[in-house]
Amino acid sequence: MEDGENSGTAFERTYNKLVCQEDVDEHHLHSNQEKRQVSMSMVRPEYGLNQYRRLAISLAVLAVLLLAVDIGLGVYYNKLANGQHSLTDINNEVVKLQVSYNNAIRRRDEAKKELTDMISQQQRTKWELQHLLGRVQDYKKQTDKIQNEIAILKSHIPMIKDGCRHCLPGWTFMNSLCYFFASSDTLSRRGWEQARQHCKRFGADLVVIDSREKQLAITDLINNYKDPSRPMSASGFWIGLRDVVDEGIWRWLDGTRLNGGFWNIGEPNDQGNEDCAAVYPRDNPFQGWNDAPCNHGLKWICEMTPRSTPS
Ligand code: MAN
Ligand code: CA
Repeated sequence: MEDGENSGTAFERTYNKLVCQEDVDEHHLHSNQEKRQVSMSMVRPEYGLNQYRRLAISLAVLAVLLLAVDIGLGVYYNKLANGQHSLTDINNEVVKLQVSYNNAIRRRDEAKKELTDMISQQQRTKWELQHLLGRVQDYKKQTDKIQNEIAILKSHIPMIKDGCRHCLPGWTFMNSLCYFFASSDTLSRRGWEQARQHCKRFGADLVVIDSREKQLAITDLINNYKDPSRPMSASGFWIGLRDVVDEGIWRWLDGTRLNGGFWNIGEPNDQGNEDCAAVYPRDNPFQGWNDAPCNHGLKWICEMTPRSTPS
C-alpha cells in the first residue's frame, strides 16, 4: 500500500513534471492560470487515450493514403498495361495493314501485267483482222476470176451441143472464139494489111474488140507475151479497126462504127497519118489502144469461130 502510495506519488510527480515541461514548450505565452488549468486537464487519464486515438487516426489516415496511392498506382499500372495492349494492338494492326498493302501492290502488279498482256493480245488481234481483211480481198478477186471462168465455160456449152468444134492447133479458144496471137519470133512484124492477109489464109480476120470482156481477156494474154526489152511502140498487135475511109471515123472490118473503145490517153492522135489501130500490153486495159501508121511493123491478133472437125 505504501509502495502503491509512493509509486502513485512518484507517478504524479513525474507526470506533473512532464506536464510543466510541455506547458513551457507549447504554451509559454499563456498565463500561469491557464497553465494550471491546462496542466490540470492534461493530468487526466483521457489525455493518453487521445494521444493514442490521434496516433491511430493518423495511422488510419496514412493507411488510407497508402491505399489511395496503391489504388492510384494500380490504376496507373492498368493504364500502362492497357497502353501496352493498345501499342501491341496498333503494332498488330500495322502488321496487318502492311500485309494488306503488300497484297494490294502484288494484285496491282498482276493486274498491270494482265492489262499489258491484253493490250498486246488486242494489237495482235487487230493485225490479224487487217490480215484477214486483206485475205477477204484476195478471196473476192479469186471469186471474180472463178465466176469469169465459169461464164467462159458456160459459153462453151452451145458449141459442144452443136457438135465437136475446135480451134486450129496453135490457136487459143476464148469466149467461144478462136484467137491467133502472132507473137512468136518465127512471124516477123508486118503492116496492117499484110497482117490481115495472114489471118485470112486461115479463114479468119483481124480481131474485133467490141466488148469489155474481150478487151480484158486479150490484154491478159498479150501482157503474158510482153517483152520488157522491146519499146512500147513496137509491142502492139494490129486489130480490125481503121479510119482509112473517113479520117477520124473509126470502123470495124464489117463497117460497124466504133462505139467508145479503149484508147490510150491522147489517142487516137493521127500523128503522121495513123489510120490503123493496135492494142498494146499495158497494165491498164482500159487505155490499151493507139492509132499507128498502117505500114508500121507490128504483131497482130486473128479471130475466127471454132470449126467442125473435118469428116
Ligand atoms: C508514139 C506516138 C503515138 C503513136 C505511136 C505509134 O508512141 O506517136 O501517138 O500512136 O508512137 O507507134
Ligand atoms: Ca497515135
